[in-house]
Amino acid sequence: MRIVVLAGGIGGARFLRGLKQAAPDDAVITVIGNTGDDIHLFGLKVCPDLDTVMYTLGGGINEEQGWGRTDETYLVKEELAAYGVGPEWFGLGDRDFATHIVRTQMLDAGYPLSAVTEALCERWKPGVRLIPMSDDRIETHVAVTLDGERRAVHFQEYWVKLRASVDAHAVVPVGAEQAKPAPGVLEAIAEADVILFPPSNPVVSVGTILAVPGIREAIAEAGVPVVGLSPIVGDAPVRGMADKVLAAVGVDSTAAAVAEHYGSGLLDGWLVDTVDAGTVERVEAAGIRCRAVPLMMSDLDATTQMAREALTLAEEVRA
Ligand code: FO1
Repeated sequence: MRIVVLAGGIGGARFLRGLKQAAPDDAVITVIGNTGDDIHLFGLKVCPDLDTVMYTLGGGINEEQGWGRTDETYLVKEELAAYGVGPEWFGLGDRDFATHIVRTQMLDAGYPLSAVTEALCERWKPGVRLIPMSDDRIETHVAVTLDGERRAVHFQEYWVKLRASVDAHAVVPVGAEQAKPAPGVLEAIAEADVILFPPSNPVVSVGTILAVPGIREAIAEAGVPVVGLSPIVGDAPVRGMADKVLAAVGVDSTAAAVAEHYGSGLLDGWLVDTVDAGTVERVEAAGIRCRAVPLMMSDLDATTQMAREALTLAEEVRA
């Protein structure tokens, strides 16, 4: 069974751990990773969502944070601060720096991001094929008003420095229009038996991947079941601040509104949490098969069960 997953950061990576357990032994999982969160710091290219998938599935993730490395130290960060070289608000650890140095060195040598990601995964062996959504540079920026002045800030500045504490007027994946899907992305979608949207941020993660020309169309035309899992439970995001960016695109922070946002042209099935069982009817009315199951990824068993439910719904839709 060939499974394609559009994954963002923490939620997507955690879901993938369960999917690896739930999928049949012969399953091949291809992850199309969001690169809109990428940021250039200290002359290095940092790819948070690719690294979170790679570290989480490769056993190197800092479990509590959901990003960065376990057993981390911050000596380089301290030394940079001692030189007055910022920004200080983005916590890059010493072990993590090695990933960004290797990545940047390979990019500077002319390797595309997809080849670099493949090389990094040779160390981490995530057990899935991880492909960035594009080899072209795309960076999400957020339009905000700071001190009465309207500005666009980098997604990481909005997310980490500002903690999404101000309203987002717009979320723009800068560079997406000129970008192409990375090699292998369209092929993986065309050959998929099932396509999954994990509980990642529907705007800045899955939304950004869908903004790469050709990807949304390829999924809509794939002719195989496309099943998503709601990142919103009980009208609130399970983690992160998805509600802030959902508001920016005019989508209510509810499980049903997110399903409608993706649309029945894309989604065939949608899993909502049991607390949102009352909304199943509304999602079905939108032409999307819906089922209420526990969606809290409290541990590996829970996440594995969620993934199983998603695969089951996909088979129901296929029938
Ligand atoms: N998130 C934070 O809230 N604070 C940080 O200092 C931080 C540093 C960081 C460094 C590397 C990395 O790969 C991710 C990091 N993140 C941090 C998380 C990051 O903002 C998110 O993982 C994604 O961009 C959103 O999914």
